[in-house]
Amino acid sequence: MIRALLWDVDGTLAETERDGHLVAFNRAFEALGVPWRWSEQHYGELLAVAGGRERLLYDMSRRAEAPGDARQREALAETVHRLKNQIYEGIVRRGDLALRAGVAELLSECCRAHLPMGIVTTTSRGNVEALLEWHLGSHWNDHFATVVCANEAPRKKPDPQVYRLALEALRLRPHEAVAIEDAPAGIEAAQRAGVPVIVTHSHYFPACAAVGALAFGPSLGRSEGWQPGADPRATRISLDQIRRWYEHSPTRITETMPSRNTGNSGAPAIN
Ligand code: XBP
Repeated sequence: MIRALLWDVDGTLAETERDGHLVAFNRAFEALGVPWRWSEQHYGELLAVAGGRERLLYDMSRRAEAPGDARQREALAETVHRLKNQIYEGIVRRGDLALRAGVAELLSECCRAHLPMGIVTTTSRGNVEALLEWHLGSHWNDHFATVVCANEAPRKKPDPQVYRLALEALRLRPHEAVAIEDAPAGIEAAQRAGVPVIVTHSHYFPACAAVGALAFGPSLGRSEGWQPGADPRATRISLDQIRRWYEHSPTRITETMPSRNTGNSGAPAIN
């Protein structure tokens, strides 16, 4: 029986990477006089590195224009990342980042069904607060039994730390929760913690490998294109549908040891 639904944020609740973080990084570069900009495609490649600051450091390590000294790079990454997050929050608070189709409906349905929900993300807490406050109001926290962010889980996905902390907070065993994720790193994090996962493809991960997932498909806002198939009469993915996938999973969900490695590489599969 499903006893909690665990939500990833970036790419799952909203297309925050393309429409939020990327835009904010480029504005921060410009404001700070940093002499490079990231294209949509390059950012997609950089998503192999989890965490905005880590992503930036990785990119700088490969750029001739970046400071040669590691400490200078760290300091610049810190400054850019702080400003990026401020700009990102501004984008969110202007209402420029919509929830993805079907998300608001599924959130409401879980609330009505009194199914506990958790936020399980390795993005910074401020980003999550801004997004959820804008969409769900100042009491957004009341809708979630736990909110675990990078602040509590510094080991970013695909490390399972963030899922383990959420399960601990909810006092649940891994198979009692279901995660909703969009990216290979998130899928791997959930699976390494032993949490069954549903994959909703996003802009940067339109067909990412979903080996062992309960189901994968294009969007929670439609019933076509899912594997296994969803009820064709439905207009979106409902909680009942998720329960059916869970109950009929070919890999019977029983109390199993979390796997250490699922075979997902953590690299973005833009295929
Ligand atoms: C999403 C991320 C984050 C965001 C940026 O992680 O990788 O790095 O792109 O957030 P998750 P920060 O899949 O766990 O939601 O700049 O705050 O790191």
